[in-house]
Amino acid sequence: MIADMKVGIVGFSGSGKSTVFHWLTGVKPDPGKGQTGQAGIARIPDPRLDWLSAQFQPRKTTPATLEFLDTPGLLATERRDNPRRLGILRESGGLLVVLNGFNEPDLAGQLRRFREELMFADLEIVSNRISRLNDQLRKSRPAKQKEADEQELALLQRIAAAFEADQTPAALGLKDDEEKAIRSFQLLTLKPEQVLVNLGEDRLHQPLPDELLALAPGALAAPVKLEMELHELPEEDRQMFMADLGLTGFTRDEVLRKIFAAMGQIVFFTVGEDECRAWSIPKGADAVVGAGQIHTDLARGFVRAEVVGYEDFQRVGSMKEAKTHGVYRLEGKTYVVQDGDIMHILAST
Ligand SMILES: Nc1nc2c(ncn2[C@@H]2O[C@H](COP(=O)(O)OP(=O)(O)O)[C@@H](O)[C@H]2O)c(=O)[nH]1
Ligand SMILES: [Mg+2]
Repeated sequence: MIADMKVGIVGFSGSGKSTVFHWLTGVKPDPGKGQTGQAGIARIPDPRLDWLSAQFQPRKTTPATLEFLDTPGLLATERRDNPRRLGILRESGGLLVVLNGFNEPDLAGQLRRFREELMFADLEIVSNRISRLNDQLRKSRPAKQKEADEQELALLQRIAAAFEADQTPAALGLKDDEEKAIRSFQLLTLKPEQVLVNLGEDRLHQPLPDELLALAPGALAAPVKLEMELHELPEEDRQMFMADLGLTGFTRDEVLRKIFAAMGQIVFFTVGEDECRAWSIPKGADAVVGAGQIHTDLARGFVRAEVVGYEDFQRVGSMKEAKTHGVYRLEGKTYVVQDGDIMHILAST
């Protein structure tokens, strides 16, 4: 089973990371965990799962989740400490970059500065490895090992040159084997990223500046603190205040779904009277990976997957009906799972 994807919440200190962490996970930030980071799970709301659950009335309904890590954040002044501060993010599968939209006007500038810090931290790792390889190459070693070191060195020098030209390694269009060769460095600049602007109350209805959208086309905005405060009000007051502010609803659920997608994750569903469940897998994963997410035995003994697309399922209502309506498919190991697929794995155990 692949563990929940971990998403590191990052940005400059004071940009509202802990507030965002609280908003997304419901877990109260613990100031004592400032240095090590604090983890919390967010359930990803999904109207499709709600619908399935209403059909099957299962004993249990289980949504997909993301694990968020609240981090101390970067210092705008003491830059030298930032690579160390970014160290706790190496294990994260992706980054949620929080920009301060309540008392800092220049959002694009913030993102640019933040990305510089990421590149700087990655360059440090790559440079250290380059000097180690150079040392190693000076010693007499088996020809085969030497060749491997030289190859790695050439790749890392290309990456270092990219950083120095203010580009990330993504711009190099690395081949699969090259990406594999550098995977263990867990470069921050290669992780999927979602930008979230933490909006102040006074900027509720202002569109995000074009300059920011040019840097981060999928950037999201949410009045995080305000939403949390409104959430705590009694229903009547809440509606009155929201009407006054011109707000039609909360953005949190949609933000969670967008972060989930930006992290490269999709879901498939399993259904039944026991449990309806959304399973998270990377986009592009095949049916065996999906089976393994449910249980390693199902991946090992995988025979076939019974699959119905979500919309087809919604139209016909059950696996049985799907068979008579010709929307039921039997798929093999290499079938690429589609977001929303309803699957039943057939395995020999
Ligand atoms: N006005 C306003 N203040 C906020 C907002 N979000 C966070 N803050 C305040 O900004 C300060 C820093 O927030 P915090 O979440 O601790 O930032 P962190 O250092 O990135 O974790 C706190 O005093 C928050 O109450 C917001 O949307 N609007
Ligand atoms: Mg904090």
